[in-house]
Parts: sequence; C-alpha cells; structure tokens
Amino acid sequence: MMRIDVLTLFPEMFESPLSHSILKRARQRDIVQIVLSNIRQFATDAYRKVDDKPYGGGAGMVMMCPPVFACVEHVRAEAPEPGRVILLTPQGAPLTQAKVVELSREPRLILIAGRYEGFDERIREGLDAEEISIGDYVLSGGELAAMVVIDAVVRLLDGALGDEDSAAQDSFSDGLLEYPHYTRPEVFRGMRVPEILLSGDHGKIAQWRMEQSLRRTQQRRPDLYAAWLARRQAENKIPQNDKKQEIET
Ligand code: 6GU
Repeated sequence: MMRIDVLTLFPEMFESPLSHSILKRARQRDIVQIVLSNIRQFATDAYRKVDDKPYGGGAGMVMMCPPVFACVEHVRAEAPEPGRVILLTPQGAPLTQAKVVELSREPRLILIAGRYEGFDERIREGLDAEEISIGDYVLSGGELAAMVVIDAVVRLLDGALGDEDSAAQDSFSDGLLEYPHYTRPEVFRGMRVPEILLSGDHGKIAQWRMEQSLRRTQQRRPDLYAAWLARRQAENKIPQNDKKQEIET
C-alpha cells in the first residue's frame, strides 16, 4: 500500500475530496493510506506560530523551518520508508502525466502545502525536497495543488479504477486528447450522434476516433500535437512529411 502524508495548516480542506469516488474507494480498499498532519501542532512556541516576517524585508509572511521539520520528523517515525518530500509551490516544476506516473511508483510521498508568501528556503534544502507547481496561475495555498497531485497519482495505483475505467485510455496516456464521446439518446434537440458510431463497424469506429483525437489535438494543443508527431517520426511509424495533410481541419 502506498502511503501519502500531507502536511498542511488546513487538514479539514482535504476531507471531502478524499471521501468521494475514486479516492474514497482506494482508501477503503487499502490501495493508499493518506495521513493528514497539521503543521501548527508542531509549532515550537507558546503562540503556535508557523510563519514570520521575511529577512531583508518585504510584504507577506514566510513559513518557518522549525514546525515543518518537526512535523516531517514526526511522520517519518511512523513508517519505515523515508518518503519523497514534495513542496507544492508556484516555483516548482510543472506537474505532467509523466511526473504523475513517476510519483505513482513511489512507496511513500510526503506532500507539504504552504500558505503565505512561501517556504523558508532551508525547508527545501534541509529536507532535500522537490517543488511541484500545478500550472501557471496563482493559488492561495498549496492545498488544492496537493489534492490535484493525490487524485492524479492514486487513480494510477493498481485496483484504484473500476473495471470500465482504464488509465491506459486517458487523455495524455498516448500524448493526444481524447476523441468525442456520445451516449443515449441518439438525437437530442436535433443534434445527432455521428452515424459511424451506430454502424457496428469496430474497425471504422477506431479509425474515426483516432482521426478525431488527432484533429482535436492539432487544433487545441498544437504543442502536444507537435510532440506526438516528433515521437511518431522518431519511432519511424509514419513517413517524414505527411499526417498534417491527412488531418483536415
Ligand atoms: Cl503548488 N501553489 C500555489 N500557491 N499556487 C500555485 C501552485 C501551487 N501551482 C500553481 N499555482
């Protein structure tokens, strides 16, 4: 079973997301153990102080070393694996599906969600932590980012998804966006399901879906499309020049 420790000033924020759907089931099935710790409980002074003014001056407050180190040392004593320490910060490396896959292979993760302007740099240094960001926008704290990491990682663990779901079929698993999906009714407010999906011709349907994936990726995510093309060309699966023409837009 994977263990994920979450160190935060707001453990209650995690309760609902961890208690529904895939995450709830994964915890019930002992696929993952998620342990929430409140950094404030490890404050070393009488006022439970966890942040202080930045040396050198400037706006905002900085997360202090002593409570964070004490909290990490406390959770580390609870299980044998030291665990990879990850700080959620906007300065981190962008989270990608490749990084998620890598994290899903670890026996233990220690996620630290910060508030305020950021962490004292010695937290990163002294805990040999890596920093992860979930995208180029600003959140009020690392908690929502930690939840994103947990959700993306846990759904990849063996047994976490139901029989119908398959991580292998997700967007990004082959570097392309997903094709469009349809379910009943066949006609809704004049909008018809594409005829080919009703044809029963599984070969044609697979081909249509691949074309749709390629077209969508080319239109919406030219960065992903270029990377996919380059990969295919490196693997020698398609000739050096075409495909762009093959997908009409
Ligand atoms: Cl990990 N933290 C904060 N505060 N903002 C973010 C982020 C993380 N990732 C993107 N924006």
